[in-house]
Amino acid sequence: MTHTRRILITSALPYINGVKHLGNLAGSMLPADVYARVMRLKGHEVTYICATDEHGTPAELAAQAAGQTVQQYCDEQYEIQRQAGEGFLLSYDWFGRTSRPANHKLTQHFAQQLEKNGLIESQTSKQVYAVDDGRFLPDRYVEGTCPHCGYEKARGDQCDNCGRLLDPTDLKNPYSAVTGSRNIEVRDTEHLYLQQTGMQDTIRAWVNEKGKAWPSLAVSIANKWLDEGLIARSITRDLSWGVKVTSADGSPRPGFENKVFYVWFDAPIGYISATQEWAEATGNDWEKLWKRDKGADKTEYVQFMGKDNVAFHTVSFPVTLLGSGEPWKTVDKLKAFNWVTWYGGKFSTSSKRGVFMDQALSLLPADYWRWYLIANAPEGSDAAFTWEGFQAAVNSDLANVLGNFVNRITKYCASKFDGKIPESGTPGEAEAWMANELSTRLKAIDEYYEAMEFRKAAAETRALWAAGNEYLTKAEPWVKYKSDVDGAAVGVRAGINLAAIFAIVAQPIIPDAARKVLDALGIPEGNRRWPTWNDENLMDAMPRGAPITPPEVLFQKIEDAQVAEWTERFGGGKE
Ligand code: B3M
Ligand code: ZN
Repeated sequence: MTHTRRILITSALPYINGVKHLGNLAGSMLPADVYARVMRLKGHEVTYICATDEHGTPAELAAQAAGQTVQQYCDEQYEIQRQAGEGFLLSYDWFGRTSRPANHKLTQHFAQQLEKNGLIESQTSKQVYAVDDGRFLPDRYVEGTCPHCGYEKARGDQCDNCGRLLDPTDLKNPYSAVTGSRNIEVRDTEHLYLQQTGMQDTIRAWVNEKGKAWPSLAVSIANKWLDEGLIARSITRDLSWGVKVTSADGSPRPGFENKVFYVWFDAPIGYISATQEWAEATGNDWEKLWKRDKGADKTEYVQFMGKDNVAFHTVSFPVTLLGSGEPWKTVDKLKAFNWVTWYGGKFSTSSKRGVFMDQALSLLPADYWRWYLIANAPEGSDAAFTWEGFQAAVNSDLANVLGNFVNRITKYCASKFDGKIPESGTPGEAEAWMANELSTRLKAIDEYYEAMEFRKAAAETRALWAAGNEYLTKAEPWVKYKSDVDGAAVGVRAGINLAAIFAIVAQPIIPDAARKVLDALGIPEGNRRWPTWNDENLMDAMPRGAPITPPEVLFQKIEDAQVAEWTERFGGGKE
């Protein structure tokens, strides 16, 4: 018996402002789901938590554009995102919201702790103020020219062209993103600053220790920030939507009545508060996942995110957790992704480039997308979505390699062996070859998943399915049948067992199709766990004589006409 690990998984919390596109899905939620599924199949205790990130200027601006109150907008968008996640078969144990009371309470708690430890100070600073709008313009509320690259539509918090993080007052020729007004002044306003400087050594030591288990991309991003030196960071904003700033007794903090915490301060705390929501709703214990003195020292915490989120998870959030002086759990393994691009460019709703989660599901079932996105996960570098690549992956990997194998062998078993797993015959050379393929490839698949190498895990899964087809070519049960029924029987028996194993290892990526195969083969739920590669009986794991039925067609091929139509509708190579 291998020991049961307790694993907490989080994927970066999607912003509430609109359904996410396939690139967002592929760079955090989907691989996190695949990993969660693998670990559950291996019998580990998995809790996969996600939530919508609902505060900050993007939510306010989007609500305004939609003519709704922020609350209405968030309620509606939360429901849409929840359903899109369900449609994509994302197996969250909980999908929470950062706007819920648990997150407000916990965010205020952290601020109190940090202040108690001398890490928060109130300072007056200059902020961009729109005279005609009658308000301060934090972050994305102001746009203008980037001081670094000259891009004219840089946002107050970041330049989309050169990627630099900005302060609204850095912008040249600023204007209000709300009204376009250029009647802008710089005025004094008071804010709370997190004194990250005081945490520099602590975070450096923590990265040195924990970073051993992170990919080099994450470590280098963290070190870059540390090398530049951590600076005091303002954690409040002049906004009304968000977590209110309170005094120690919980009452509104004088001078901060019209301010809230900065979204990046409360969002990661949402991982914890969403776990609390889950515990509350399901009668589970959240502390064993988050409090080191309550069992979390024995929890493995794995985070998934896009590369632009790494600094917040390796520096800022740890400052909050460690600076609190309380025994909070911090990340153990961190998996960061590059971008999925749309034919090498950006996904963009306004210029009709790219597919969003809800649209994707209206075209084809989740498994088709899941397979393509995992097989092309943006791990070593960015990965381009193309309709042609998608079509090839579905038609070749899913329809030809896997679908065809399952279809051929189950139909043959139904027609020649009465739909029962044949009992006679002795394994020979072809079976020995296949048994060897099986043990080597299953081991490799397992190792790739443990290492969170999703692209390689998918490639190896496909290679295993392909080996199955090669086995059938070697074993030739349909040829043997004419002269040697026992010989054919061995091939069919092995083939049915292979179909079962292929579906079992496919469950994390294509759960729906895998379930159809396993149901058709009559494999009980309890026998669908992750296979161990050193089991000699894999080729004879299902009871001989057991009845099976061929599943319905597993995958429909994508026609050229469909590719043409979708290219027209969602954009393609040519702009
Ligand atoms: N919502 C940013 C993003 O969607 C953000 C992640 C928060 S994780 C705590 O890229
Ligand atoms: Zn720039």
